[in-house]
Amino acid sequence: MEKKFKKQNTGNASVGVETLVIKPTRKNGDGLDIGNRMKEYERVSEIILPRRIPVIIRVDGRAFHTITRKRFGKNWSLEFVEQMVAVAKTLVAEIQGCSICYCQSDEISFLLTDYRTIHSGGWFGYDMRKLISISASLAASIFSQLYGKNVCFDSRAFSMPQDDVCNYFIWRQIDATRNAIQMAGREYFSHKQLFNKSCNDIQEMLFQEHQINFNDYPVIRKRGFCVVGGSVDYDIPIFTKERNYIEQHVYVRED
Ligand SMILES: Nc1nc2c(ncn2[C@@H]2O[C@H](COP(=O)(O)OP(=O)(O)O)[C@@H](O)[C@H]2O)c(=O)[nH]1
Ligand SMILES: [Mg+2]
Repeated sequence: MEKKFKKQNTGNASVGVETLVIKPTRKNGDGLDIGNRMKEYERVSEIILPRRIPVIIRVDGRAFHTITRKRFGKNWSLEFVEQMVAVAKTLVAEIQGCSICYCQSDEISFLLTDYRTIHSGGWFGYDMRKLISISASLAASIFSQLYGKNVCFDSRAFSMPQDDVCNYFIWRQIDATRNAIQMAGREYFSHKQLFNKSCNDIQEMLFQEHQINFNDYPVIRKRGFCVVGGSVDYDIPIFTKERNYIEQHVYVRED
């Protein structure tokens, strides 16, 4: 039996409780039934990235400073990197239009294109909410399984002109090298000794006091890695010197 609700006095807005609860399809003042009215609220917060322009998604581990220290210690860790490899490989396989990603430290940048042919489409129609929520949740789920505890990733997605895509990856690679030098420095020197020291200073200190030449470290430690066409590249170039390593994945028009 249908319940009967008394209309409530809502002042000027003559919306009765039964309009909201009992008969959801009945039209009210704005001419929309409840379903469409709710969808309208969702729609005003919707962001669709423009088509036929490269998209970057970057996921980044939340509070990984603490998380990595507990499990992997404070130094560079191959075990940690292997977990990031698993995350990167899974996401590249999942993300439509992604043929390269670059991972350094606890972050991974994915390049998406949707203009290989006139018929190509963007991942989830480039609906921003889907791009960021699915990439972050998938990354967190893979890492958490391997780690044995729940971790979070944040994610951002944005469009970028073709001409600047390589520069974006160069920017992240410069950050990688800076992170790697600082991490190497922290392995041998105290916080006090490293205070106000530039990356060049730290390299010099490592060499003078510990005979460590940062350049001799493996590439994966100095610069991170890429997943290209489904395979992991542990020996990536310096992007400023080999722009085509990135650009061959940007200028991909086939028609
Ligand atoms: N032990 C260890 N920690 C790492 C390694 N790579 C990245 N990290 C940690 O991940 C953090 C990433 O930095 P950031 O995203 O700015 O910090 P967050 O806000 O704590 O996630 C670094 O500060 C490191 O503590 C690694 O190879 N070994
Ligand atoms: Mg982080």
